[in-house]
Amino acid sequence: MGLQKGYRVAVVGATGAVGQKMIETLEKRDFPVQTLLPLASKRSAGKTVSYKGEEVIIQEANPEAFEGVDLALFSAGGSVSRQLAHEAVKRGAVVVDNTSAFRMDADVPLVVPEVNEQDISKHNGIIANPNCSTIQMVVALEPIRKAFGLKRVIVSTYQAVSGAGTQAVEELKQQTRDFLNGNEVTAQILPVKSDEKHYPIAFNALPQIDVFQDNGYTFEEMKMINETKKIMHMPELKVAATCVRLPFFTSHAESVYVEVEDDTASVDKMKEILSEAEGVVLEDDPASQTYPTPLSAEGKLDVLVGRIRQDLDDKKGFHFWVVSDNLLKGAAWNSVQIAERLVKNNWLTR
Ligand code: NAP
Ligand code: 3JM
Repeated sequence: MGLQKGYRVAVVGATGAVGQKMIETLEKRDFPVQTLLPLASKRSAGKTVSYKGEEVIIQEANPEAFEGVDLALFSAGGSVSRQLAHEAVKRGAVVVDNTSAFRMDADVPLVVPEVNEQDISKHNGIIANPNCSTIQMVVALEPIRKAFGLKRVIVSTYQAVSGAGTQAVEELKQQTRDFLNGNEVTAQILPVKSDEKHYPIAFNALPQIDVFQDNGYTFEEMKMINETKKIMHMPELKVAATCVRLPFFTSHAESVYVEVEDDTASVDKMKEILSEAEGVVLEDDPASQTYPTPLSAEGKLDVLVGRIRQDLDDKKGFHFWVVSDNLLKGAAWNSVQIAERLVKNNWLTR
């Protein structure tokens, strides 16, 4: 690669569903990359990824690989982050981590730029990217909180298989072919790859994403609950979540109920506020059957909101539908956006 002005950027998990989108997003946003360093497991070392018309060789992710790296975007699972993120920081890199490994650590900012950009400035080398389902919800919640105050949030999700990685995408394709051909359908990955019990996802709905906790909630649900409070700096906010995996490939959808503080809140005011909010596109017109769907959100950077209604029993209650590309705003784009803000605000140096 020719010498360019910019940063030495490592992408850890470069062959994965998120890692590939990270490389694509760095390219599309023309992020100031001097050298791209794609890292993955030993299995992928020597293979290549395309970046700006060139084939760049993938290397094995190990501590030494981070020598000279300025910025490292991690998305290779929690155990890889726990093993290597501090090694990268020790060698001078700033890490944007896409896994749940450090999100709730007190000294690690958990950031969605539209909500808490300033938290990035407090980083000690690692900045955490929230869970995909949390990100799109808080982008819609923040303008509502600012305008009306927020007391309670109840969310049910409708999540795409790509959120569980490339193997889950292949599983849905294979099961769909087998189902339609009248062959036996086998399940090996979902709902959770590491668990013993699996259910088919094709033509099904699975009310389990990630592993069960002792309180009966899944880890994905607890991520939404705890991460929302941390990002919004609202430990007192009441949040409940039910997370469901559905058989489509890209974008997560969410049905959200909010209870606000201000009893003068209205659907019209909420539409006005959301139509002007950073990172939100309002697609809400029942008269013309206009609302976002997972297919229409695919490839878009923004969070799409529709179906805003006032609760019929509680005038401080509102319902809405929020959809976003889980691999972009839910993962790769939010990480690259954090990286852009690190550069813009001169926060890349420690
Ligand atoms: P994926 O498609 O299964 O890809 C996994 C990636 O990790 C591959 O590049 C794989 O490389 C790499 N990897 C696996 N073991 C490794 C090792 N020991 N050392 C180095 N690299 C290793 O999964 P994905 O959907 O891209 O997700 C990856 C991770 O990102 C998830 O586990 C999760 O923590 C995080 N994630 C976050 C969000 C979010 O909400 N922000 C969304 C999705 C995922 P090989 O090809 O060489 O195996
Ligand atoms: C999204 O470490 C792992 O097994 C990764 C599990 C995982 C996570 C996570 O907990 O980091 C898969 C898909 C996420 C996430 O963003 O929370």
